[in-house]
Amino acid sequence: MSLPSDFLWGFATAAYQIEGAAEADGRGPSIWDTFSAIPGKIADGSSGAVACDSYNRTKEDIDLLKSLGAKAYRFSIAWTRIIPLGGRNDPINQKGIDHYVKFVDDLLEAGITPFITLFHWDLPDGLDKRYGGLLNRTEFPLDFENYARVMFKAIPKCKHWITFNEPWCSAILGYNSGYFAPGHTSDRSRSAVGDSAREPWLVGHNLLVAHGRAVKVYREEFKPTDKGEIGITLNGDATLPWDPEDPEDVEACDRKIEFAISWFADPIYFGKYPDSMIKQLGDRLPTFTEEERALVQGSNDFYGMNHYTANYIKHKTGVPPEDDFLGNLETLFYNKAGDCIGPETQSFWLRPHAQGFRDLLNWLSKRYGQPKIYVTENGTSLKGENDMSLEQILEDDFRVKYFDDYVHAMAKAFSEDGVNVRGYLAWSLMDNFEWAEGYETRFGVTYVDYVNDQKRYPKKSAKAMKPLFESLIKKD
Ligand code: GBH
Repeated sequence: MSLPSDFLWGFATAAYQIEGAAEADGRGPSIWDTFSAIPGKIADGSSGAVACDSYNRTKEDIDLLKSLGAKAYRFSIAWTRIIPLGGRNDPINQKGIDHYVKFVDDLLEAGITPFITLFHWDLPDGLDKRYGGLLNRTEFPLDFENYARVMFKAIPKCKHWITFNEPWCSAILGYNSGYFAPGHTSDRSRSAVGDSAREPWLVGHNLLVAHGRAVKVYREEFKPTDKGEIGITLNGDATLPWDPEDPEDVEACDRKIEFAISWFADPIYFGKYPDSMIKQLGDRLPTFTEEERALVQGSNDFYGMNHYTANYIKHKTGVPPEDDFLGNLETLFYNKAGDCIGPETQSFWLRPHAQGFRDLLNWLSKRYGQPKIYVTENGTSLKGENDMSLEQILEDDFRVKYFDDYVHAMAKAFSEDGVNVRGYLAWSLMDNFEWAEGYETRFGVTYVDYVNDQKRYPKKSAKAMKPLFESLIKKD
């Protein structure tokens, strides 16, 4: 069991979750600033206004990465620091650009390879207000293309670009359940706006086209000189049949992955939506114009994989409700035989099951023709961590084991199954604003003391990463 000598490993974060400094240097508001301000949307009533204050602590964060031995760091750019109002005819904020240019220079100086995510959910609020943001099929892709070009031009030293983080979350959580910004849903108890049966599929479509546009710009205008690579990051859980003897449960396992991952990956690799989605959604799923298809098909230099957990899958019979986004099935933590998939964490949706990681890596590799894969997120919260003493928190053996199991599963996928996985970014470098869960759920390998000046304390899991990878990466 091993990983290749040039394997890149490190940690990941996202702008709104760590930066804070919401008013600094001309930053404009994003949909997450607006959403967080609505009472009841964030569990602890908090926002990312201060978070880990990473905008003001770049040196501290880079020193931390260095001390942990990280070879790579994935972070995202706040679009609203670059173009505060968001649009292609709106003013550009040089101070925002300078911040990220310097950050990348400093990372490279420290010997750390940057992975830049252009969009980790913090859409400029101006675009949402002006034309409906992600819902707008003509405007949004053009504005994203413009913003992406500004960044490619500003940071030629970055060689690994990610257009979108988890478009599934933007589309489903933002426009079906309303659990994320901008909070659209048909569920009137959660919001007054939205059509959960239609909007998510349109948003997903627009994100795909915007991705395709940015990739075209990168390949035509920057890649020939900068020699970097670009892709999208998709989230997806592993699936196991509730009843392995029931062919319909077995089939539902694939359908679950298709509704989560292939929704985006099939258009990118094959130029069309999966048949299972076309069948269930009918004309609620947009169709690609020839121009859109040409933009999207073939638009990944690598596959960015975010992965956390697994579910047992039980098929449903009958016609699914119009707002169903899972693919007419149930997700469970127990199977028919009564086996539990894994232990509880602080996140209701997350239970460790490392074998699922290996299985899903294989599933992706097979379906998409052995693409180069970077694991752009993987990690866990820990039940009750927020209520423990600092001493206990720093002894996060549960997280140490999670990473140990998952990284070994990945190494087996590489060396025994031939999956072309070339990098791994653990989620997350530090505790941060966990979206609708606020600061109550912690995913960091580093503890952040939000009460005492955002002080950082590396947990045991932070220090375990270097020896873990050193034990697996082949020496030249
Ligand atoms: C990642 O998403 C995010 O990229 C990152 O910002 C975040 O901090 C991290 O996870 C930890 O949560 O409400 O039942 O529909 C992980 C994938 C997919 C996990 C959607 C939560 C919601 C399940 N997420 N899922 S549900």
